Amino acid sequence: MVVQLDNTIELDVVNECGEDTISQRERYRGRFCDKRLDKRAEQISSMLYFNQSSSIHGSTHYESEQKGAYRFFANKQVEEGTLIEAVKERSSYLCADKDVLVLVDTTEFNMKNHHNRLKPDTGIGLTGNNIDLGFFLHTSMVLDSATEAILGLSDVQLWHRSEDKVSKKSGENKSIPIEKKESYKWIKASDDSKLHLSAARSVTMIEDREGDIYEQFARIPDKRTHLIIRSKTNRILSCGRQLYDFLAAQQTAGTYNIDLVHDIDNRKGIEKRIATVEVRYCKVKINKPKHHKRAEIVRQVELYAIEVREHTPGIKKPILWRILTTHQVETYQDAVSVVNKYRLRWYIEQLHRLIKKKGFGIESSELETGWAIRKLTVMILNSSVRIMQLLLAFNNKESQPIEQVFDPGEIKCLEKLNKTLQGKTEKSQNNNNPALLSWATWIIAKLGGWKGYNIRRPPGPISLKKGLDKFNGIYNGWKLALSP
Ligand SMILES: [Mn+2]
Repeated sequence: MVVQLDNTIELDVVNECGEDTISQRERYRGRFCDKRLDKRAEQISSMLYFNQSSSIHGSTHYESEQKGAYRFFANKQVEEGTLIEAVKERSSYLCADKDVLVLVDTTEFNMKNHHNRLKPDTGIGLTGNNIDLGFFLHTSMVLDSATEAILGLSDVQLWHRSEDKVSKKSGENKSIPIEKKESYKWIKASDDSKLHLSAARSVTMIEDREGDIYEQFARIPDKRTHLIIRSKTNRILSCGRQLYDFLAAQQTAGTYNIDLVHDIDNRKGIEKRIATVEVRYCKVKINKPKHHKRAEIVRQVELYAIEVREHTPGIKKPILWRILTTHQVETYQDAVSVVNKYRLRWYIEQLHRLIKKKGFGIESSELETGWAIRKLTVMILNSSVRIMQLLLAFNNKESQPIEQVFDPGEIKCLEKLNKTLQGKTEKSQNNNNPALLSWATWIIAKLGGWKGYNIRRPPGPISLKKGLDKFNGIYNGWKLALSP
């Protein structure tokens, strides 16, 4: 298939096997009721996918292409919601018959370095510090629970606050219905994910403390929908006691070590250590908060609570997690399984970090309106997901099939490259199964500068991004050399 754009360039998207390469990614055909916009969207999507940058200037080869991309993001007919639908699409069928985990989190984009260039009243407003301008993103990322492979996104919400400071009177917040509050994003993400992932066998929403909202526990769970949420509020139980005391008074069910030296979550500020943690759990009945006026919300919810408490001496910030879940926790193993699922939540933070400063650099985008930058953000989510897929596949013997992430032409090129990257010792060779994504991760990481002989030191997202940039350059040259 050849996509004709403005009669100026042709984008050849047929690979050697004659398959449509875009089928691996989002589909835009028929989305905009305007064939030219559909084609432009596919071209930009492919461009972002390969160039892994938020800079339109740096990613385009022709001036016409660059202008076309600017026009596309500025076009009112190109709606944010339409782009979101495209980015979400694949997870709706990849989830079929699977137990899936949905990792949810919010991030803020601060555009303060561009406030002179950004036009006012264009989809941006005050950020959390009440000074700078920017917008917010709430993302739900879908994982296969059995293999921990990323299947895509099930919900994406973007919004901005007012550009004027609004001072809230204390107590006022409690009387506002949740649909009018920003925290409604958690309930909306759960509702939308349930619907979008209706082909899945089960759906488990995984959220940090911000998601600890009574209405969620009351409204979301059903036979196939579960919640795993870190507790924020010391809630009152039906027995009259408070959740945290009650939980701490339970017998220790077991003790285990969390390796924070080789942990995948190796962010700064975490003291590297082996943390010995005690695990407690119990079934609890939580009372509806007193300020809750809604009669249709049940007066009590039955959940399981888990406490994870560290006892390493001399640690500044010992681990203390209290997790609420609708999953049945009847044994120590059940509790550990829920805690391990909760810890996967870190991947969504990593995804957000990648789109922002370090990876795609959305916060330094050259686009001139908030609306345009937001649309670009949605399209970049897809490319960031690919880097996360590679990251999770590292050394994973059950990683997802390689065809879910690379197209057949790219796989051929990876095969050639793989031969050139092998070291002399067995440790420095790619021992992964070529049918799985872990095999490609090894190659991409090596291209990105990862040393390759130490599986205890996995490559980070930035070296994978570097590796992908390099691979795409090589792949383009390789295609060129093969073309008649
Ligand atoms: Mn959060």
